[in-house]
Amino acid sequence: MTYTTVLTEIRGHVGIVTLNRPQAMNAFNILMLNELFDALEAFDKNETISALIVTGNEKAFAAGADIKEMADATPVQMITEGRVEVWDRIRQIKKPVIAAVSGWALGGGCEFVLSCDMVIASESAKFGQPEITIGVIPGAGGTQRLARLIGKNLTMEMVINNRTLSANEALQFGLANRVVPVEGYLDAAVAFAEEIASRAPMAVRMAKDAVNAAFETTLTEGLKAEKRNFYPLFSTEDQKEGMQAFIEKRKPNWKGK
Ligand code: DAK
Repeated sequence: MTYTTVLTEIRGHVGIVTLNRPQAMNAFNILMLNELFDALEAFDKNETISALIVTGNEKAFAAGADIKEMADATPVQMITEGRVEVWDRIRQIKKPVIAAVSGWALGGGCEFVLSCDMVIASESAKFGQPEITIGVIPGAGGTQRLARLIGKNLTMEMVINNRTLSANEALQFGLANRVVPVEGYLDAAVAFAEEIASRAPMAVRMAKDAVNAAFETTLTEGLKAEKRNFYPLFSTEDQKEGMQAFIEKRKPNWKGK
């Protein structure tokens, strides 16, 4: 598949999608959103790949939705031109998605990062929800996911007063998993992803699903969701292999089934 606004690459067991509209700070136009999700879905189906990375360039992960494209839109166009439901496609990806962020992650760019499962930030990464400065509010989950992740007051400051977070602040407040030097930040993300890719694939999938349930429901229902994902793993070859390998003091050889 050839794309015009994203680049794709496979390194080992990791599928990488690079946002590629540098002339617009990787702002998401409708085409790039669709190509991004098409590429992620293709990697999600590819059996040789176990973890996904989305990245941008050193200066910008993504500066949000394309303001020039949506400036004159009516509410009906916002709904009908495919700008809304496309964002939900990230929730259907089963494999872990890691955002490798350098430079700006603003507006929809920050919201996309919040939709990923883990975040590797370069020292230059900056996260923000500047929609207030152009007369709107976040529309792709920023108010909800940020509030759940970093708490209400800081979210208010970001959303209402355009406070940006540095990479180290993102780490401190739980938005980033690691901060790494700008040089080689993608390699660091690939190494991080490869470690995840070396785990038992079905267990990784079930674990991702169970953790996400924590953001959807009560503790009681969440604990039930966890059990629903725990027990079926005892029907996998990898559970037998993993436990036998522990007993035999050797490395497990995962089959993904
Ligand atoms: N859209 C379009 N073009 C953009 C852009 C954007 N978001 N961000 C940057 N660009 C373009 C600039 O216009 C400029 O283009 P030319 O003038 O050269 O043609 C080029 O990228 C370089 O940008 P700058 O010259 O501004 O570069 P600087 O280094 O000075 O500044 C910056 C970088 C990222 C700080 C700055 O460009 C900036 O503030 N950009 C806008 C950030 C922003 O306001 N983002 C929020 C956009 S609103 C929804 C889903 C999603 C959304 C809403 C609803 N639904 C599902 C309902 C999302 C909304 C948003 O993200």
